[in-house]
Amino acid sequence: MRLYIFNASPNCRKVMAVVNHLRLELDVKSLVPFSEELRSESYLAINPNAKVPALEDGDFNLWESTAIMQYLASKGSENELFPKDSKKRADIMRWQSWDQAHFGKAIGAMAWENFAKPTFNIGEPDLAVVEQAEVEFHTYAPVLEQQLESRIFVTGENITLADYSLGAILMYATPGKVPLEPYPNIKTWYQRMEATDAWKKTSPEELDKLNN
Ligand SMILES: N[C@@H](CCC(=O)N[C@@H](CS)C(=O)NCC(=O)O)C(=O)O
Repeated sequence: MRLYIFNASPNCRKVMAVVNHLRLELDVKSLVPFSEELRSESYLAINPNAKVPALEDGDFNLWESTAIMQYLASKGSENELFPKDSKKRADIMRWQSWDQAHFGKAIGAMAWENFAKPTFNIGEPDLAVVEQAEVEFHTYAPVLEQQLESRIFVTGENITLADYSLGAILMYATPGKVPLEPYPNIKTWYQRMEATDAWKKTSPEELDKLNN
């Protein structure tokens, strides 16, 4: 299996956390962000969206980080990240879907406007977009805050795909100026997730070592 990633991408880090957690052996190839490689004919045959992550498993190509996480965690034997029990699985999938639709989307918009644009010199932050993202963030963050009131991780006592999915984008919480102050449970849970070995090994510095 070969996995294509960018080293500082939250969507790629969540997949790499699964690889590390389950000690999967696969070939990891880091692409250069915004490079032509992403739009090459050979890469577009793997992911026609010209984005990472993407996985090649023999003649099966898979894109979308959540689908790749679920595929990798389903391939082997039973594990805590994505148990085969249908209710537990649906619970995890619910939070991963909610992340893509609401939580991660709002944070991603703040990170893009407040951090990526100035960093890559691609224009001023659009304040209307930031304001709308903050409204959405404050609409949905209380749902996760409440969920974490009585749980160590998002769906219970152990870490699952839901935690890696929801936590990944928070790597940009500080430079993205994400207003986390009213959400102490989210802050504590993120620190817990950040402290796991599987997550630490996904840092851009650690991922750089894989390709050097
Ligand atoms: N929904 C996709 C999003 C993938 C995505 O946006 N990847 C970014 C990196 S985090 C990317 O490849 N950006 C390159 C580009 O848009 O040119 C997923 O979850 O995999």
